[in-house]
Amino acid sequence: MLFESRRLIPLLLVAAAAAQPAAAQVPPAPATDYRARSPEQEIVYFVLPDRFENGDTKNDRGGLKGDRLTTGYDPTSRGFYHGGDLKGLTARLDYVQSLGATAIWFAPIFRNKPVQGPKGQESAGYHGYWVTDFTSVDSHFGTNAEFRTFVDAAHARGMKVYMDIIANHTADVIQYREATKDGYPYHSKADYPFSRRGGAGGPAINPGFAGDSDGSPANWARLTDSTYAYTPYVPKGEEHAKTPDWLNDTRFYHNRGNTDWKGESSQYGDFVGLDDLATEDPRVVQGFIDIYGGWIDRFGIDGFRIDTARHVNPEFWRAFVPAMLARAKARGIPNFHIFGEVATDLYDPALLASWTRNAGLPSVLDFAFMRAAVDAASGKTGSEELARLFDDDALYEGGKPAARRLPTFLGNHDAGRFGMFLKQANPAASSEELLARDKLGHALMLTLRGVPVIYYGDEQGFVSDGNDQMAREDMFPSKVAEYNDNHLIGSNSSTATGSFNPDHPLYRTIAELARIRRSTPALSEGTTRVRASSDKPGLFAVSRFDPASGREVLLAFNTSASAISANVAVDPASGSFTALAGPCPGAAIAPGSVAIQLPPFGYAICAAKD
Ligand SMILES: [Ca+2]
Ligand SMILES: [Ca+2]
Ligand SMILES: [Ca+2]
Repeated sequence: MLFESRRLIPLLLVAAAAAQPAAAQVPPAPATDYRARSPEQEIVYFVLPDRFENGDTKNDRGGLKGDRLTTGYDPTSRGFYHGGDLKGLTARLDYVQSLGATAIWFAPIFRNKPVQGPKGQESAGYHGYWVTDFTSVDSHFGTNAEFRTFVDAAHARGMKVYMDIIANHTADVIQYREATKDGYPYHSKADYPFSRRGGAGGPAINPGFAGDSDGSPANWARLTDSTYAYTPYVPKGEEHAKTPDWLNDTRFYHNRGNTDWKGESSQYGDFVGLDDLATEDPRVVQGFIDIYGGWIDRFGIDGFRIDTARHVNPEFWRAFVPAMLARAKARGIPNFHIFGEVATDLYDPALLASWTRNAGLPSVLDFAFMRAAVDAASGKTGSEELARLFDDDALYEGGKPAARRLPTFLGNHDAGRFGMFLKQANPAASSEELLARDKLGHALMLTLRGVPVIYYGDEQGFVSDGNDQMAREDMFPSKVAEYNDNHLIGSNSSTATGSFNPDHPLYRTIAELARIRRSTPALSEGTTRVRASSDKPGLFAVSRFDPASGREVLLAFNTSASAISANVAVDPASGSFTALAGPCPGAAIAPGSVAIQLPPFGYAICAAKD
């Protein structure tokens, strides 16, 4: 989840050309029927509220007094609060909607521990993933009333609101009495069973506890002593740091030391000290059903993105998910969307799909799409993995229709930005080539199956020169030197001057692709048939089919630096075509075949007329 590295990418020059869609015309989404839209009909914009827009400078320090180690506020440091807030986000909804987004997903806005980390390595909870109060908005971001204003303003525009939630851990409050020279290494269930204090040879504790796979309340009532692995304690003055108050009891945590992200510790270990919850305990399950059900009841939000989902036992989600869907339905939200984070760098649909089957997650972030699309659009590989993706969709619970609800993306706040991946794969690429590849990647995401997620700032050519903190640039004028020295894609501007330019070529391209997607049901709800792929950069083509009429929409992409002329198989009934984007043939050359010509990194969206 949170890790840090820095890479610098040199920029050199070569020549390239690309398809240039017409300027965007964005019809407003109908405000009245947003509840009726299914998850796959959305286009999502993902934003970190701290880094988006500062609508109220009075809350920049979260009502706290002192230096940055107390308030968390330091707009010159990438690891601290910068001042963005809900008021700012609300004020910029027009910018988000004009890009074509129909839903907004924002990093957690719950109250966080403002600053944590060992002396000299402190950073702030600006990202929102260090929660202390799960029931309130962090005062750096505003108030619960301002959150209501934000949700209501989005809904009034017909836009949906997806909250980012966490059940795996809280902020780092609980500490351990024992420290080793290696810190707090993971203490396994084998070496430190629940039944003994401080290891298998220690005194007997917790008599009658039948292990944590017995989820009955009677069993968990017998786990009264938390000292099986470490001796956890809550430091003086922090006894009620967390809300609801049950979260302050060490019995509701694993207390087994830090995860090494492998095996058992992936579920039971602390993320660098973050207090890992005992999500097997039925009281913890009910606690989170109450917490997050409360946000549905109070604010009528439209969905959840679940952080660190793969670090929680599947049984937890099997109880939590149906409870949330029922809660939403009762609140008049029939299309509530839930998608989990099962993070991986690899092309691994089986891993992702296992969480839809074992844990019953309705959907997961599509890290497989990210791997395949980034590698294809950057020219690192051909398009064979991308072509395979649609076969692998059968692995998900619910099969191919369920796969159409997977949120797809090209980069994020943890892994880094799409622009960075393009630069890493093409260190000698010209600015024109990077822009063309960037448009190509977004064309893949906005036309292929899945729910496109635009990572804020990508539409302004943000590049990030690293992952995590380096990939969380400011949209308002930034004071962070490591952001402001970046060479943006498609612009000579810098993040120092503010980045809400609706004329940026990527903003215009994404807006146009989003408009096409919204007016072409085949792209959001249609089945997919692969027409062409290759083990080297070159032609990638698929057909999507309108769910009502069965009419074909041919998508063709050139992932190579050379122009392409090729015949592509189509439905024999598709005799003539309308170009929705790029160069399309007016008619088939013979029943079942069209001649496609694409410039380097070009793409075409061709709708059959009959
Ligand atoms: Ca502010
Ligand atoms: Ca866990
Ligand atoms: Ca801790």
